[in-house]
Amino acid sequence: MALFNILQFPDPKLRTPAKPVTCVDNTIRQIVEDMFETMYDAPGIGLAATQVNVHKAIIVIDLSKEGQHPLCLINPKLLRSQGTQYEEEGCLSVPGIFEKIERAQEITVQALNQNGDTFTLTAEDLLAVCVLHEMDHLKGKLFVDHLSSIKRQRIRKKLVKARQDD
Ligand code: GNR
Ligand code: NI
Repeated sequence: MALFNILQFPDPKLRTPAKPVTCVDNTIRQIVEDMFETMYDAPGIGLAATQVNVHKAIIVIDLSKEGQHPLCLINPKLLRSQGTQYEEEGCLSVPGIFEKIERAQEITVQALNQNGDTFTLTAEDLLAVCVLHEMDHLKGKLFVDHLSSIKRQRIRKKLVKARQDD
């Protein structure tokens, strides 16, 4: 059991695109376990491997209050998306910042689970937001990239300053 350090915006390592996992072996399962631990500790409702400087296509999610619904997606692929929603998002890599972002309302993704089995997941509302937010991380994209460059600049300055002050 181990906690990962979470990279923070504007760390350029957050821009690294993830590589697909070629084999779901014990090394990958250990990364998944430590990602869950890091996400629950934070706490957050999702975590992408990119955020912990592991550039492999791995996502963990749990929207439940007490960590009863762990969901792991390896090599996620978007099969379908439908509708739009506009909800407030936050990110463990952009602490203390919350902004409304437009996302699909309902999505279907295909992925591998921790055993290496393929499954499909249809998600709506917050779960769809979370899966899309995490899939963006795997591409090196952050939720602040959906905002205007003026807003993103302001957020960057605020976070850099906050870190200098503590
Ligand atoms: O904990 C998180 N909460 C959240 C709220 C609204 C939309 C997306 C998220 S994901 C975030 C954790 C995180 O940064 N995952 O990458
Ligand atoms: Ni995030």
